[in-house]
Amino acid sequence: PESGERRGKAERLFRLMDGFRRNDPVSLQKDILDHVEFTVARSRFNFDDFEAYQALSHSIRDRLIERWHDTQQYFKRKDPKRLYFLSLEFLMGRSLSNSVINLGIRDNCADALNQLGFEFEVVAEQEGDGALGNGGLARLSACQMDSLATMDFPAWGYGLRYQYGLFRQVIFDGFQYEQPDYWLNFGNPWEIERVHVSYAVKFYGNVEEELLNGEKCKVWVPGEMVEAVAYDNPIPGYGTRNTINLRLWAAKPSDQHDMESFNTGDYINAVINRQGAETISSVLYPDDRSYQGKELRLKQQYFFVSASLQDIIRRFKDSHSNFDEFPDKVALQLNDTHPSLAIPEVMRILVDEEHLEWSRAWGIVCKLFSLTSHTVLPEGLEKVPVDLLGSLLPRHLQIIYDINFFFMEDLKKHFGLDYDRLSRMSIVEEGAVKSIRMANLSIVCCHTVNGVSRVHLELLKTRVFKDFYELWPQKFQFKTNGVTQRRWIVVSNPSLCSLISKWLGTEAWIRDVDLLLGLREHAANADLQQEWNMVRRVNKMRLAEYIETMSGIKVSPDAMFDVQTKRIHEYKRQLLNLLGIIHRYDCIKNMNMNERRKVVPRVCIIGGKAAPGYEIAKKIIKLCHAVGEKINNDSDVGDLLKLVFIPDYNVSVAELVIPGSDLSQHISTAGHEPSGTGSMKFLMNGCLLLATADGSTIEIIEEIGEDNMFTFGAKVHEVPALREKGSALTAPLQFARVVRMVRDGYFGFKDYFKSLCDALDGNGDFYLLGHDFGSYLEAQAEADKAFVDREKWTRMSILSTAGSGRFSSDRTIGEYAEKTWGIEPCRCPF
Ligand code: T68
Repeated sequence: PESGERRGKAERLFRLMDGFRRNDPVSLQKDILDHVEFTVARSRFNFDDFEAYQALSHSIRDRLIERWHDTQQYFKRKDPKRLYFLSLEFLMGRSLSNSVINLGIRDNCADALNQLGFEFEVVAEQEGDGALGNGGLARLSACQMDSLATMDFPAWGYGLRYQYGLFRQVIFDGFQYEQPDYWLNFGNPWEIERVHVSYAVKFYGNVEEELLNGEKCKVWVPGEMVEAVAYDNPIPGYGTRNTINLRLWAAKPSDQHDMESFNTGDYINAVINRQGAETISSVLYPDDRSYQGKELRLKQQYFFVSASLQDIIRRFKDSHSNFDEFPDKVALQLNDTHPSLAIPEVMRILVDEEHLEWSRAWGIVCKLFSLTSHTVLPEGLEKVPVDLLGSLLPRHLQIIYDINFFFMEDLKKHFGLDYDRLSRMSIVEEGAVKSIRMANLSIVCCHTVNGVSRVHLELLKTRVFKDFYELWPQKFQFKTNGVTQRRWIVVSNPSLCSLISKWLGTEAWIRDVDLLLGLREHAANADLQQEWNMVRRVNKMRLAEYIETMSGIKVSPDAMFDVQTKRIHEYKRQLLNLLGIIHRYDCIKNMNMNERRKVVPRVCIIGGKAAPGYEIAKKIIKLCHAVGEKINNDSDVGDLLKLVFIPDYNVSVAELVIPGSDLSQHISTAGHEPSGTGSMKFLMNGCLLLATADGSTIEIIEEIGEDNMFTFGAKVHEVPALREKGSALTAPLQFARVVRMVRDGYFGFKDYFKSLCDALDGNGDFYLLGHDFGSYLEAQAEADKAFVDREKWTRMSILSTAGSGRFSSDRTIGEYAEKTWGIEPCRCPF
């Protein structure tokens, strides 16, 4: 029988048997026990928590696969314009809780496990984090995938399946050490290996010319081929059957180009050399700030771009034959410039393989791509040395030169022979190391360049991409970042979730987040306030317990939990926080008993990873431990002040820390944080913010009002002039005093901390810690004052959650869909 006929038969039979997976507790139980016996290969009468996790996950995976198939078939039939989200990083965290909640079967799963003698929370804790990314950019991708699925958009994500995710941070003697995160060791039930979905990716070699129908065309003869194999990760939407795909590529040796090495007779070495291919997807680069022009990094970028585009174009060609329709069916989103080789790659395919004329191909390419920038610093912009690019991807270098040639010609027409401008805007940077500027390449080709907050766009327009803005003002837009309330309230704070639903009288806010505004009218209600505080107290106790197990430090849940968790960076100013803590300690030490009675007890919590090569960031971690050592062991201070460093901060640790925080700090030097998404997660959980007016905080202030948070510090527009002043800037006396304490070795390690202190002296204080110190202390004092007024604090807390809806990734994705991608929902019937 032909395949259509076969499919019809199978479907009729299956419907007759009613074989779809059922979600009642008994059916779930049966599936779990089957998976224990047949997938995990343990006895169904004898298995532990981890095996229960594996079996439950496989049962959920089965359900995800059913929905995935239905969704993909539906998309295929409807053939809507699709979005492909290209990102080198996705920080997914754990999948079990998120999946069962989005499928709407969490309680049934908990019941099923319960009757088998297991507890859902304990089982869910068995899962390791999927940490295929560094920080904000990568977690944003994960939040956006959740929104794309929930809002029924026909979208797929593409990325790399690193064997080693972000390193594990281990603290020994107060110093950070990095350990490999071999996350696939215990298997990964959330991915589906597609051995038949694989593509050859070419590298190196040279470009030859051939005659085709009397026309000259270029042919790239590669020197190396590597196979890209697809691993699909289903992403279920909440309250919908739609389940979209995150397709990650793994590198495997290719069979296509191996004949020669095997024919030389050195069989053993030929086999061993094949393994080299796998290094391409072996490890995530742990640096989230600078680009080092490393060959492996460039290989990773091209590998994932090439495989993704082959896949996308194959799918397009399945039902279309004319490439002029390509931009009507496909939108390609570049998550920062990391995937920007996609631009010359599409040109190469259209011109060299599909034999379109250059100008027609260029017209198509210019309608396909949009870029989101996640940086403000010029040194954050990717530059690839021409020698490196030319050796790895010789044809792409030619294409980039051609794109640049036409661009320069256009510029000359537009601006005349303004050579300074031409050299600033050129895709090719001349200099000691001739390089390709990936941002310039992207802006030239993308129809839209997005910033991640309003002020970030302003900085892109006036500083980073000023010349381009003058040329193409219409290309520049912003979409303020957002985070998903499914992960950051429903999954991580179930009791707050129920409380919100109770007071709003509906769970609809989980899909329609603007409804959270409805909490505003109850913010002063004494009953809500009491319940709110109870929920928050239990979360604090859970966090206190975690802190004690991790560090042995006992903290009181009566104290204010004051938290700063994020990647360690000079611009994020964890050092400012530490100097503030030293000041607080110093003050307490100098108080008499009477004064001490008025002190608001604090537990200061800091967490985050430093890039392995970032010396200053590592010193900040050590300083945190040195100060903590002193304070925590000072019985004279006792519970009035504690300082805790939470090691190995990642998504699942965040899920525990954020709901248990009272105050959270987002204190970057103004103009340095493009957006900042951590603050949004704390806000959703009713934690008050202590923040500078930077990135999206500016918009948070507008939304919840300055009265409901604690703000301080120089403003974005003031920073350049303050820096000009240099050593003429005055810092308060307290600042000099606390810096001196560190310098003089009050916390030990005098020599080691010297460079940290030197960097704070007048002229060198680039991040303006001294300038902002006074207003920082005032904001902290305000927070203390508010904390003792329980009614006021709780009201502010409720208003924070109420105003957090605007910072949902649902809003962000809705804006992208309408204004940038031109896609519409495509909802698969249940
Ligand atoms: C972050 N960027 C921004 N970069 O710093 C943050 N970079 O303000 C913003 O909220 C977030 O993006 C989302 O827009 C990053 O996280 C990286 O991680 C990174 C990784 C590799 C290379 C460069």
